[in-house]
Amino acid sequence: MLTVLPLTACNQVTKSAKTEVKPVNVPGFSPDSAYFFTQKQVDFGPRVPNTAAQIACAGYLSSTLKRFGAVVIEQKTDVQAFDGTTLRSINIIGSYNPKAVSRVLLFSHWDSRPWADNDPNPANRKKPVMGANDGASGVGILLEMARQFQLQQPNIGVDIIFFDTEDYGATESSKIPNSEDSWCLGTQYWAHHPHVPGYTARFGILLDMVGGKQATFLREQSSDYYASEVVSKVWSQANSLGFSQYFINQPGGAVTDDHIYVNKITGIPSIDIIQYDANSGTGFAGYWHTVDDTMKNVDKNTLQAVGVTLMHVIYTEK
Ligand code: AHN
Ligand code: ZN
Repeated sequence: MLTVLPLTACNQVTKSAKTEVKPVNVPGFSPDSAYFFTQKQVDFGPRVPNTAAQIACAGYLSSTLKRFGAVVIEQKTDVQAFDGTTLRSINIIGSYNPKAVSRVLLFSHWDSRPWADNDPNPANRKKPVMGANDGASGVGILLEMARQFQLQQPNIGVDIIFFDTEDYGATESSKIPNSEDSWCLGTQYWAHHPHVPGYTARFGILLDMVGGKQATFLREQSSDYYASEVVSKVWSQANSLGFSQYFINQPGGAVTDDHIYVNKITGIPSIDIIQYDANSGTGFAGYWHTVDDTMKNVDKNTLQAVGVTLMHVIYTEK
């Protein structure tokens, strides 16, 4: 008896000391693979709603998420665009640990803008945008994260949503009322009709234009308004991983984007990781909504900074 007690006590000390310093096992993230998944989408051509490329790419996204072990739901619905066009919108949802109560939501839009209306050359302004950065890059990172989730299941539940019909919005010059609500149509639909009734998550993270060379991500203003603690969590994680040249801990612009509707309609505190360039006039990269948004602007180092940061955010969540 006497020998057992000190042994037990000693054991416990060792055990608790161990749990204190136990390093979190965060799986890797391959930027080559994220780049490949970005390229695959671009190879379908512009993923404009109501086109064959949209249907083909939807199939690719769903089957890839399934291959990586997600429970996949395709949420199809008709939405009305600002110009009266009926868009056959397809949100693609991939869930990990679908029964877990504690969840995180990761999302990106996957559609391409039908018009390069910001192109310096007027002859290009009716052509579609390829959307290598604007669309495909965020999805490419999330597909690589999905591949890693299959190799080592996260402790929490994770939902990946690829939202359609984000980029069919009216430009300011169109002068239609409430033109900002003409963007993010797929997200607005999902937020009113989530794939699981009463769906909620601890927080949400939107990836938008996350592949640009030497991109800078500043604290987007609405993200700070709705979810400043989530912004701080992500930016400090990036900083401790050595990515502070990408994640700048300063206020950026305010952007009407998918996270706004997730915040307003579902109440899930959600942030936007979006490239901000104060010197460009639009606030975005110079090739934004031009025919130049192609793979040549997509940089593996940026994909890596965002992907590795988010892997740490997911795997340090308890
Ligand atoms: C507006 O231009 C109002 N919002 C930008 C959202 C967006 C478009 N993100 C990518 N493309
Ligand atoms: Zn866009």
